[in-house]
Amino acid sequence: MYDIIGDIHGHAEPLKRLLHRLGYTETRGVWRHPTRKALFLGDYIDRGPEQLEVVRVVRAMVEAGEALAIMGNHEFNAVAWATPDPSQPGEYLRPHSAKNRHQHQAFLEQIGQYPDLHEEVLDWFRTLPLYLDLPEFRAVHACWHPAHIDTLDTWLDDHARLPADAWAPAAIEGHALFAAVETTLKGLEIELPEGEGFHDKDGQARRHIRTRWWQTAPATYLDVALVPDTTLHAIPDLPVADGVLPGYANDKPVFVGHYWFQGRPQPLTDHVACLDYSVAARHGGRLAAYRWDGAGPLSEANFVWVEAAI
Ligand SMILES: [Mn+2]
Repeated sequence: MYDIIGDIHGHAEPLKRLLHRLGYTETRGVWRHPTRKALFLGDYIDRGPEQLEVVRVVRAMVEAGEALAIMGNHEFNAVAWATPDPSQPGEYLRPHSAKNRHQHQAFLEQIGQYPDLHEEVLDWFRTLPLYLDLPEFRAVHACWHPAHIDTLDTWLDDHARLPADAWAPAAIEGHALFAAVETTLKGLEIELPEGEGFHDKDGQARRHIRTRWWQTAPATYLDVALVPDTTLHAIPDLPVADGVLPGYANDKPVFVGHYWFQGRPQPLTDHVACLDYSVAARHGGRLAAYRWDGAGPLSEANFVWVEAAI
C-alpha cells in the first residue's frame, strides 16, 4: 500500500513531519515504514530552502526500494536548463531567459558549490518516469490525457523514462513530444473562443486557460477554467467543444500534483485527487498525502497533511 505525497518544492522540514505523521521513521538516512511505501508526485525542487535535502530524502527512499517517484515539470526544466541545444550552439534546451533563471535561481544557488552533485542530481532526475500506471491506480504530475500518453509511449523506455535522444524533441515547441510532455507535466491548456481573452497578473494578454481537465460532463469555459478569481469575470460561459477535454471516468484512480490548491485537501472527483496544497505558498500552505488503502472511490478521510509552517 502506498502513501502518495504531493509537491514538496524544497521544503524538507514539512516533508519529514509528514513522513513521521504517516508512521515512517528514519534509519541510516532512509525513511521507512514497516508495511507501506511512499509515492512522490514530482516537483521536489525550486522555491524552497532545502532543495538538496528533499532530493536526498526522496532519492534515498527510492534507491532503498521504500518509495516510487515520478517527474514534475520542475525536474524536467532543471535537466533542460543544463542540456545544450544540439541545433543552436551556445543555447540550452530551456533558454536561460531572466524569467526561467528566476524560477530556477534558488536551486542554482543551493547547488552552486557542488558541480559534481549538480550532475548527479540531474542524472537522477533523468531516471524519473513521466507517469506510473500501477495495477490499482495511476500517478502523473499534472494530467492524464490518453492521446498524449500514447504519444509519450512511442518515445519512453520500458520504465516510462525519457531516453537521451528524446530530450531535444521534448523541449522544442511544435514537436508532438513537446505537447505531450507539456500536457502531462503542466496540465491541459485550451484556447478560448475567437475574440475572447484576458490579461494575467503580469499584464500579459492571454488566449489560453488552464483547465480542470478531469471534468467529464459537458462544460463551459467558465466551468473548467483554473484561473485566479480576479480573472474569472473574463472567462466566457460558453460550451467547450466535444473532445477537447479528455475527462476522467476510468475506475482506476489517478493522483496528480501541480495545481497549488488551497484549503482543506479533498478528492476532485471519485477517481481523481490532487495532492499539491501549496507548501511553498507564503501563507496557509500544506504538504498533503493520500493513504491509499486499496479501495475506491477516493475519500476525504484518507488525506493526511501538515501545515507548511508551525
Ligand atoms: Mn508542477
